[in-house]
Amino acid sequence: MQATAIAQPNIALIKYWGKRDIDRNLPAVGSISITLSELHTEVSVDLSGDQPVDVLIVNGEENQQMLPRLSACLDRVLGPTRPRANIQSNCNFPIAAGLASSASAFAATTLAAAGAANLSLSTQELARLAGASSGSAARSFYGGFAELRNTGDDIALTSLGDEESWPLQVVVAITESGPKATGSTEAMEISRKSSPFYDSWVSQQEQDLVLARDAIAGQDFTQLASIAEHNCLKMHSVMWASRPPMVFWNAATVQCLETLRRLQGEGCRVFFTIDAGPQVKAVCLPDDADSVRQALTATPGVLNVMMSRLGSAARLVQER
Ligand code: 2P0
Repeated sequence: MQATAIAQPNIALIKYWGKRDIDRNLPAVGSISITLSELHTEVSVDLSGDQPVDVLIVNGEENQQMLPRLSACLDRVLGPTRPRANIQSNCNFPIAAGLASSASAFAATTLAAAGAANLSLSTQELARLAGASSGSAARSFYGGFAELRNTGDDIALTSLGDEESWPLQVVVAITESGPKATGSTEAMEISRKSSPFYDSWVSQQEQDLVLARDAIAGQDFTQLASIAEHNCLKMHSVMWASRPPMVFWNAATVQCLETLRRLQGEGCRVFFTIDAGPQVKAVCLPDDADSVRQALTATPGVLNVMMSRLGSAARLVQER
């Protein structure tokens, strides 16, 4: 009646932005991501108590704000007549700050809930359940490179290579540690309803997915860099042109891009991606990771720099 799971966040190189079906939380576009190794969320779900309501403890403190989404996630896995749960979540990086904390949290919660109830679910079923709670969470069920395809009225998760297949490094520049003002779910809907670029964003996604898939299969860093930066800037253009406009960047975000452009000009093998928050993720080849770390650390406005390799899939952990 109790299980603990660890999941790592994933960073999309070809982004999910927009929903086809908001009730089922189905994405309007496919996406390709890398799972990170150093960041993680560990979630324990205990169904053995006879308490009348779910209780959520996040990093040692009771949290009412996130509880409804976590309770809905448990309902999806276990059904609405399930026992009430004690949920303990520990996260080693800033929450709701554009670092994909919801991806790792909902992947770990889905897996821990299934484990606590002794359900044996396939990766595909786990991805579908976690994705209904948070679209990006579906991708954390594969390590390394994962693709989430939009199959019409469903999603399909495939692996494009595990974390050993192409050992890229990620340097994350934190430019703000507080939570973002607009959550992704709300921001995506604003984009869908109001951005004049939304329809072309959706219709062009397939060609970006093809290029990224080929780049990963051929380990072509130049091609991956080019398509990932393009796709990221296109997603932010959709957001900037929305009404109200959504600009998740700050001055330090732009400073980081200038730093990375300079490094690229010096021959450094690095590219950037930015999600629904002001942090900059620099993806690079291992030999260049140290120069990228030093340059981002010295960039004005950068508060902290985290280094990560590619990480593994969400998993149940043995009881200690
Ligand atoms: C992504 N993002 O592909 C994109 C890029 C942010 C920017 O997926 O509404 O928290 O819970 O399904 O998964 C963040 O959105 O959104 C996200 P919901 P989620 O990583």
